[in-house]
Amino acid sequence: MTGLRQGPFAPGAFPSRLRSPWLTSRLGVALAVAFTICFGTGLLDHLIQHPPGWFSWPTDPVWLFRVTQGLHVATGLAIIPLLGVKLWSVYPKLFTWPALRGLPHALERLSILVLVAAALFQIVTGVLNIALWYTPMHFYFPSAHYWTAWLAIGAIVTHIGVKLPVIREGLWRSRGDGRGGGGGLSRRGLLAATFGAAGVITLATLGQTVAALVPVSLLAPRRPRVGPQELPVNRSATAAGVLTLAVDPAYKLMILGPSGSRSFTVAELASMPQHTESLPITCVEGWSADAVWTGVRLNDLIALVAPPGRYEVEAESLERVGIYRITVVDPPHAADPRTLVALQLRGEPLDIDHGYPARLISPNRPGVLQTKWLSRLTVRPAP
Ligand SMILES: Nc1nc2c(c(=O)[nH]1)N[C@H]1C(S)=C(S)[C@@H](COP(=O)(O)O)O[C@H]1N2
Ligand SMILES: [Mo]
Repeated sequence: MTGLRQGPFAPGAFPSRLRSPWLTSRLGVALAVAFTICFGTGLLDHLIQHPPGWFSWPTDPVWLFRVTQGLHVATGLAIIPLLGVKLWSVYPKLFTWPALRGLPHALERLSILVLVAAALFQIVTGVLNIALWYTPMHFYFPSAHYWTAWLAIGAIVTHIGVKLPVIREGLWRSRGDGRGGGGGLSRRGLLAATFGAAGVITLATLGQTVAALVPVSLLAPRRPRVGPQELPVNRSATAAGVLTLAVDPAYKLMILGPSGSRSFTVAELASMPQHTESLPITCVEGWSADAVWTGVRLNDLIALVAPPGRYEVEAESLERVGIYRITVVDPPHAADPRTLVALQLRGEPLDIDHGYPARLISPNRPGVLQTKWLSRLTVRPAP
């Protein structure tokens, strides 16, 4: 590779002639696009789950979060081969000599260190998370993944700024260099193989979201139709410790509001007007599936304990511990007539793993906010 000075390694220690600004800059553009989509969709998920005052997430279209979160996981996985080959294409630069050539060079190397470390951290934790393997993560995944994303995107912007002249040269001045590389494989061939690998990984996991791709979704940790009532389960009733409470004959759903409180047995809920809605469950881990839910409109329950107005609803689960035992339904979702306290899934009583006796289901919300095994709803005026 050109410009490599002799370091601790002899000349010729990195013989591949496939390495070149032509290859690196093209992989860089693909990575920039993938990182931007991945960062943007991740940020959106964060805003939906922790909405600041200025942010409001719509209830329509019902599939929007499905698409944005599917893209988040798909681009995150596509980054793996792109980043792998890009790092391979430049790693001999690590051994250039002298290692530091003044302050700007030191800062540039530091920004690359941050970039590589943050990007690898995001990929590893993201993959562990979609595989539901939390044991190696001795930290709270959502916060770590969120803050490291800012580190990564900051380092990427810096990196692009610093490398702009090299990128420009790689993209435009060496346009014809794709055929080069000597030996059997051309640079263009290696680039195509890398994009191909990214495509295959994406197709093999998108079956989590796109039903038509299920037959080829060999890498998907979840499939849309595997699980009780043909729907995957993230947290089972056993894991949530609600096996007894959920089937207790004394179960009642409590509803508290500004003008009173009520409680309902399952039979009482079932004797109220029932509505059926087709709404997807979209787990932030990238899987999603369509399902048909039947139950009582949240709106109808709100009307029993509050005068007409704009409300948010705190939904509490029978689950005693667990980070998703309490969620807040924001005013647009609380007011939407498709938001249900569901009693049935696909025409049968909810499976206990899907939240029997009653669960929340609301259009266009992350799965983590679709609280199962509801025990109490608290209706409060919208802030
Ligand atoms: N009480 C409670 N509800 C919960 C959860 C939980 O851990 N506790 N997990 C959520 C998550 S992460 C998802 S994706 C959906 C999945 O719903 P399902 O298991 O019926 O497919 O339930 C949500 N509801
Ligand atoms: Mo989830």
